[in-house]
Parts: sequence; C-alpha cells; structure tokens
Amino acid sequence: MTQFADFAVAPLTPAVGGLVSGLDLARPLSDRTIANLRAAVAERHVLFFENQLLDPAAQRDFASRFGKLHVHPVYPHVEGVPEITWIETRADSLPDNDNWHTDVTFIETPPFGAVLTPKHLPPNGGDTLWSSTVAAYGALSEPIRRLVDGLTAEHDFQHGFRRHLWGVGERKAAWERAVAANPPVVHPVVRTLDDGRRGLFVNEGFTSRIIELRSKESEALLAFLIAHIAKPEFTVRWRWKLGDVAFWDNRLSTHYATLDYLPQGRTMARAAILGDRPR
Ligand SMILES: O=C(O)CCC(=O)C(=O)O
Ligand SMILES: [Fe+2]
Repeated sequence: MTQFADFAVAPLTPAVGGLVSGLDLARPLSDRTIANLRAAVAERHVLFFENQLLDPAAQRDFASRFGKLHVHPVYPHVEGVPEITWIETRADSLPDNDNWHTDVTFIETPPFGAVLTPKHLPPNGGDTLWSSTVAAYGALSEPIRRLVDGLTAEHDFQHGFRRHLWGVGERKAAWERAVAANPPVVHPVVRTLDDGRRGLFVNEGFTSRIIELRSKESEALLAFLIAHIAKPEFTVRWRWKLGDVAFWDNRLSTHYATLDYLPQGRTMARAAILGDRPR
C-alpha cells in the first residue's frame, strides 16, 4: 500500500494496477492530489476507483486536469460533450478494442492517458486487461533488448480502422476524412519517459511495420513482441461494476477489452488526454 496525503494505492499485481481509496473524483481535487495521481498512475500504469458518480461532464472535468482532451475522429461522442467518446458494443456493432492496443498511437502525440467508466454492463464478462510494457521490456534478454532499442515503427490509423469495416456505409465519409487527416507516423519501438523508464511501444491495434526490417522480419518480430507484452505476468484484469473508473497511463501500457458477452451489449464512456511525442 502506498499512502499519499489524501488517498492510498493498493497494488493489484507486482507489474501493474492499483486500487485507489479515499477519493471522490466528482469533487474538486487539489493540484497536489492531481500531481500525486499523476505519479501513481505513472508507477502503476492503471488506477481503479470504485463507487464513483461521474457523469460525462464530471468525467471530462476530471480528465482535463491532466491535459488537453482528444476528440476522436470516428467514434461517436456524448451529446454536448465531444470529449467523451461512447465505446458501445452490440451484436450488430462489434468493437475494435478486443486486441492488445495502446490508444490513438496513429498520431504524433498519442494520448498520455485515458479515463474510462461503464454505463451499461453485461451480467458477466466484459473485463478489461492492461499490461505493463515496462515489465515486458525488462523481461527481455539483453541481445533482444539491444536489437529493439535501435528500431522505429510505423503506426497507421488504417491498420486499426480497416476499410472493409469502417470505410463503408454511413461511416464511410468520416473514415475517409480521418484517413486523409492521419497519414502513418513513426514512433520508437522502445519509448523512454523523462524519468528514465523504458518500455516497449508497439501494439496490435496500430503498429503496421518496423521500419528498419524486411517485411517478414518485421511481421515476426512484431508478432513476438505483441505476444510477449500480453504475458499474464505483465497484466492485470479488471472485472467492472457500475461506479468503477479506470485511469490509465497510455504511454507504457497496452490494454484489451474482452469480448465474451455477446449477444449482450456493453457501453463505456472514455476521455483521452493528449500527450507528448514519444522518444
Ligand atoms: O471498453 C473497454 O473496456 C476498453 C475500451 C478501450 O479500449 C478504450 O477505452 O480505450
Ligand atoms: Fe483503448
């Protein structure tokens, strides 16, 4: 348990996850609390809060204490609150997040973090998992670390939002605008934060290729790294209840929304906080 001035964080696994007690996120929080939450989320990668009452405006206000918010180019948003994205799954509207991804890495300054809360849950299932890419990087052998240290990778909106799923029907026009506005970007394969921590920065959602490698080499190495990041040792799994809030650091983590509840539906509300250019 780590005790801060006004809240405590209980680690959930050695690598990742912390359960926070002592905070009501709908109330005004001091600058010191925000600074402590920033430190705690950087260390634990994802923090969980229970018994919260966060309507979309309060969710936006809490998230915006950590930076400017991202407005998603293709996901729907809460009416009147464009910064809060609906992530809704129904039998006739399948999600894109049942894979190990880091949010919005297809832009030059991907989100620093995100705040997610459920609005409608299936009777069971629909858990979300997070992994620490710091732990994953640290567990690699020295020669593999040396290899990945020098590499860069392309991240592509179209890798995650495929034409055959998104570039059709009523979503086509918005998808085409998003493709035009989001050409592929290049990020380091190993990201370094200002505090010196390093972690893998590739994900199944958007990483399309490793620039310096031939295509078969790139496919093989990416498949290995993505499978490695998902090892249970580097992950935590959260079983949602209404009133829960997850706040994650998107810089050195990936996450996976389990799709095991169809034909039941599930609706989540998310704010994404813009970040720095990875280096
Ligand atoms: O629905 C979830 O559990 C996670 C959704 C997701 O990937 C996100 O909000 O970025
Ligand atoms: Fe996500």
